[in-house]
Amino acid sequence: MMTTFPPELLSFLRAASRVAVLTGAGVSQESGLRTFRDAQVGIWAQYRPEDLATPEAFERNPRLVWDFYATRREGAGSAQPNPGHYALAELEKRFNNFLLITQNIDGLHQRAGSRNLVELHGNLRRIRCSRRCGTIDEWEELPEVVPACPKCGAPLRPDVVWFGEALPEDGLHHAITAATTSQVFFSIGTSGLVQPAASLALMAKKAGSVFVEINYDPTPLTDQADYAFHGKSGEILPDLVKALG
Ligand code: BV8
Ligand code: ZN
Repeated sequence: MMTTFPPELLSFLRAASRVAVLTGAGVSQESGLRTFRDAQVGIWAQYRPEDLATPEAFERNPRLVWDFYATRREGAGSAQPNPGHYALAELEKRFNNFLLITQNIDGLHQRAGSRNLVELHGNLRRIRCSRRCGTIDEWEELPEVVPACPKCGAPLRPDVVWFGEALPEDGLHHAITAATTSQVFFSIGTSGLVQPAASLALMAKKAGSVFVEINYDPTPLTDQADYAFHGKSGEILPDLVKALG
């Protein structure tokens, strides 16, 4: 059944030129990728993501953390973008000034055609030296052992932002500028729990944006939203593109 959108939201969007979108793991759920709050499966069931996605976990057991990311990278590699990803790539074409800010590391937005994109938490396909002396793109073969940096010999690690680590400076700055100058800010498929990404919606609202949340479940941001649509982003977003005409 088609999502119905309030006419005033549609006319505001049709007249808008500056739109910013934050996405989280929920946007990739219909591509078959687990979200952060879904219970992990198999051997990962005994771990919480927060206990694997940290520098301490990597220090303690680099092999385990590598295996965790290698499994997720394989999953992301075989996953396909879903209609929600494609709808976001379509929306990008409709607004003069559109930025897609994602917390996801699966690369599915790029594969669906999104161009104006900031990856706040890095990307599964890239690896870098744990002492930051270089970044190696597109790690092809899945390393049997934890690979060493060719320059300094330190262990290589996935180029993602772990809990307790700072987000990429330029990406975060770009995201904050886009959020606080937007006319409409969407928060899509995210539980709104992880900082500083979750604050972007409130920064946008404070700066005068219309804040729209699209998420399967209500979140701590829902009561701040001017419009909240609860359901699957892979259904609601294509409906929005259709409704905008
Ligand atoms: C920092 C990359 C400071 C790795 C990720 C208290 C104690 C300890 C720490 C903190 C604290 N308070 C704040 C912090 C800091 C911490 C934080 O926020 N912790 C949280 C857990 C409380 N933040 C940090 O550590 C950040 N760094 O603060 O640094 C600093 C500053 C300067 C110098 C040094 C340090 C770093 C955070 C980044 C961590 N890395 N990812 C990896 O992926 O392995 S975060 C990780 O969580 C993913 O990126 C994920 O995207 C993100 C958020 O999760 P969601 O995307 O929202 O996914 P989730 O499962 O939660 O929700 C999915 C939603 O989708 C659900 O609501 C569901 O209903 C919905 N959904 C499901 N299916 C669908 C759907 N919606 C629509 N359609 C569907 N089909
Ligand atoms: Zn190095």
